[in-house]
Amino acid sequence: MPLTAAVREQAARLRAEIEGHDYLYYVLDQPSIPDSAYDALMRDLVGLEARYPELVTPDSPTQRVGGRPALQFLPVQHDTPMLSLDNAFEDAEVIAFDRRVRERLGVAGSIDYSAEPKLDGIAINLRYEDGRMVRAATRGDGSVGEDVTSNVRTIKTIPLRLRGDTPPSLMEVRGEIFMSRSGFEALNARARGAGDKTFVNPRNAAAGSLRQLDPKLTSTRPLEFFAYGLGEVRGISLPSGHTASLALLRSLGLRVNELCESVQGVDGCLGYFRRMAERRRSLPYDIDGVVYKVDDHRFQAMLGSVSRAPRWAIAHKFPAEEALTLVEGVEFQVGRTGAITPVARLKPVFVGGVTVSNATLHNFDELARKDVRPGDTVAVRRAGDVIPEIVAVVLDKRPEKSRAVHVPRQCPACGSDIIRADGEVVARCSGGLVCSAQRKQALRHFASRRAMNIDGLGEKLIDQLVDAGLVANAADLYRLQPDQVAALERMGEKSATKLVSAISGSRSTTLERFLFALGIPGVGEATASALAQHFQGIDPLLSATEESLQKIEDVGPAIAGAVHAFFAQPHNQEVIAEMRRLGICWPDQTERPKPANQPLAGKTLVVTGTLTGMTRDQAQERIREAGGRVASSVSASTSYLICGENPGSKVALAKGLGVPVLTEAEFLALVNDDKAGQNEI
Ligand code: JCF
Repeated sequence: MPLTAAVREQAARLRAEIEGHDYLYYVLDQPSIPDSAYDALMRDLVGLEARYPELVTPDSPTQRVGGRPALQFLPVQHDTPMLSLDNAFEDAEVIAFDRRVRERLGVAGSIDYSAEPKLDGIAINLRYEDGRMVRAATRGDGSVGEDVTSNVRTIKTIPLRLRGDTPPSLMEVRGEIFMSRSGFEALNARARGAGDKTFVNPRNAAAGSLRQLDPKLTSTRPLEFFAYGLGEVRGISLPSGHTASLALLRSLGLRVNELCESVQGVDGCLGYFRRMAERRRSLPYDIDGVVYKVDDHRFQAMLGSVSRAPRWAIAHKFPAEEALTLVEGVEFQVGRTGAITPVARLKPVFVGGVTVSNATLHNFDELARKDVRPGDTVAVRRAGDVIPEIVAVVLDKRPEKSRAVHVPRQCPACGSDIIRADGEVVARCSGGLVCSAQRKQALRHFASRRAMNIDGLGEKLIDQLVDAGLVANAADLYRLQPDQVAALERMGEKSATKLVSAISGSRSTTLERFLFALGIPGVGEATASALAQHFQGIDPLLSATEESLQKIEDVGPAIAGAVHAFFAQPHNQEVIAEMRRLGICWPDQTERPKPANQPLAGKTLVVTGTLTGMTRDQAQERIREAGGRVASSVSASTSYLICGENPGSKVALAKGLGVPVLTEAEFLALVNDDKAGQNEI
């Protein structure tokens, strides 16, 4: 493709946009887009400039680290440039990085790397002369930063003097200043108490704290520091590699992250990445990826740097877990026990690997505390498999005429009063059985896979059945006729018949599934199973006293009370009797086989590729039946990877980590040991 005016225009637009974001982010500490969106813009520009090298100008954002010093702090020249890092977002990019490194060095075998968590903070250069800290400066654009010495002096984890009797005549220490999550929460709690502005995330809180003009203020902020490298050094001989440098830094009294590790080759790097991805949530601070560095200093020197980053290091980023989006509205959901939950409806946003369009606000107190309003721009976080939540409102972006959300006093579904018991955080609809929302939720739970497992009876259909007046409770489901269902909107005769037969098929179940399906508050699968084991039937349960319930292991007074209250309700007794009349049955508990032995107890398995003899769901069900745990990604703690046809990159990763890889047949042999055992009983 020739270099057209349109391409030039696109490059100019990207540059202007990136520069605008740089200013917001670096100078004002007020980012207006998530890092992932910024990274995407930068990548577009880098890609464009790679295709059309004649487009590159010396002042393009790709040619420097980004940002410029703010006016109020004095500029500091870095004689040894402070480098930034290139990013990798996929395994393939790390593999390509490792290949480039080995090709340039002419190394056939694997390279020793050091790996460390990548902190989400502010890069800093600490200059020690004859062991005393004389200056601290931010990275700025890499060659000129800002003098923040007085502020940095207030950070307790940074030594003002190096330990040891013979300090080097000059040593520049490089590292990251950051704030722990708990420090951030405490700071925001204080700010709220004082009616001050809160920070959106720990990174901005750290940046804002470091850039206070008054060091007294900075000293009240919970800032921390990890050292990760050296700048200019005089008066001692440099260690041979990065790991040795970190040891030297530690011996001089600097804080080095204890999660730094030496790893071998690209497999070692990717294994480390998986382990950190799993540990990420349990760390006390935010990390946005990991950093790999070629360990050997001679190799580093041979590889050198390009304009903004070393060729011997790369940052491997996690998928974004926080993003900004717009609140379209705040609604109030009614749960199956009547609990009212405020939920923010969001403009869909991609975060933590999924598209999020709702975020819970937990309860009325939380809604009031965060003061989320329609029209607000909010930071949304999705941590692992946890339900997405709103971290904070970006107050600067609040529209002028916004109003706080009005908390309802009546149930949005049935109009009954909402009641909040003294000392309770949860507000509940008092409508009970008259509340259609509670009924819908209860039915949804009743039909769900782990309860009665009624295929095809989902949320929408339940809403339709309840709204049409066909179903008020679970027993009504078993009276449905195909023609009634077929009359519903978007329902044909075929699908109606299918649904009715799925409902009918669910009649034959187990006592524990049935008990779980009833949706008694506090009774999950484990408690349902314990109740079934203990009482062996529904009739003894209906007449059980609270006292006798409490004798069961893991049943405390609260659950005993809830169970007793549930079965004491005449309405519940009626519905249960009705369901039994309509044919719901379970095998006599006394005839049940003993629990099968569990060959996969304590094991974690991952399934990849297409299986031939079963679906992936079925395989996972088999794993669970055999006592195993199913995980979605391979890590060092994976016990087995089950590999079907056309597997992806998981196999190479498993091999790299020494995780055994099983064929479908080997997997079946493993779980069928168990079946053989059962037949003997
Ligand atoms: O944790 C970090 N943000 C981090 C940034 C860690 C490192 O080891 C780095 C870095 C930026 C540049 N190393 C370099 C060379």
